[in-house]
Amino acid sequence: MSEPPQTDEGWYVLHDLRTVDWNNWRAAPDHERERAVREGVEYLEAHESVSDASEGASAVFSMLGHKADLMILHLRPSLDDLSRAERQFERTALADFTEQTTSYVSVTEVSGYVSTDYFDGNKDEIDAGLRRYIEGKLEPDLPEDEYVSFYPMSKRRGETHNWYDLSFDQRADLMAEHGATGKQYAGKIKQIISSSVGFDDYEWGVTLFAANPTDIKDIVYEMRFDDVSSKYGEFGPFYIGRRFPPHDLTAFFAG
Ligand code: 76R
Repeated sequence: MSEPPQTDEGWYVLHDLRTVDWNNWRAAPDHERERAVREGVEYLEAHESVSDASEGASAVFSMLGHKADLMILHLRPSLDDLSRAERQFERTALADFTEQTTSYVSVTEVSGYVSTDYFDGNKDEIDAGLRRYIEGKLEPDLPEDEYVSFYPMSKRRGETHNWYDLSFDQRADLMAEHGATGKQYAGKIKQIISSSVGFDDYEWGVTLFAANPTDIKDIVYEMRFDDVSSKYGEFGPFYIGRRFPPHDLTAFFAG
């Protein structure tokens, strides 16, 4: 058996993806639609300011294509906080006009590939820059007014290419190449990598943020040529959208 990397976990993550029943919406009387938007805005504002837990972050996105119209993203310190955030939405009048077509549950993660010092040494003595970097991965800020791409992925366990048969050093070398490609996108891409092993159908959720959507296409495309993705990456469905402030829910439903 080759050695698994050490990991540390931070906030739990829910990607809550919903379609809007536009026929129902159009058929509903004005006062019901107004109430739905009002309760939706209240819910989103309260959750973005994390009034339901000691810490965390939430955001809402307008999504493109048939797979989802809205994505509500929650990060919370515990799975129970996350569950509460999900259920509270169901109590709003807005929920009646939506259907949760899919969702994804994961937890933010840093692993031994990021830094062996962090895991091997005394965590209180690590470099302040590295500590901030790791804390930013475990408890990330969500960028405002940016495009988002979300997709789940796994590492392959094929007959020829099996990630889980590689030694730690082989995997660390491949991850270093991956990290070097990623660093070229500093300032353009912000990513949240969250583990869904034991929680959901793939092994990680990948959430990318960018001011320019072609930077998302470019990083995903370029990474496909790194061995870690070309030989060992397996991908689920992709979702693309843009964050908006809760009060713009009115505009979202108006047109
Ligand atoms: O911080 C570091 O330098 C650590 C290097 C690093 C790790 C360990 C890193 C860097 N990532 C790591 C882990 Mn990543 N990442 C992805 C995707 O579409 C694809 O092909 C892959 C999707 C993107 C776009 C991306 C971006 N990364 C991981 C893991 C866990 C693997 C495991 O544990 O086996 C996955 C699944 C994954 C996937 N990665 C970076 C980036 C970027 C932009 C960086 C640069 C580092 C930074 O600036 O934060």
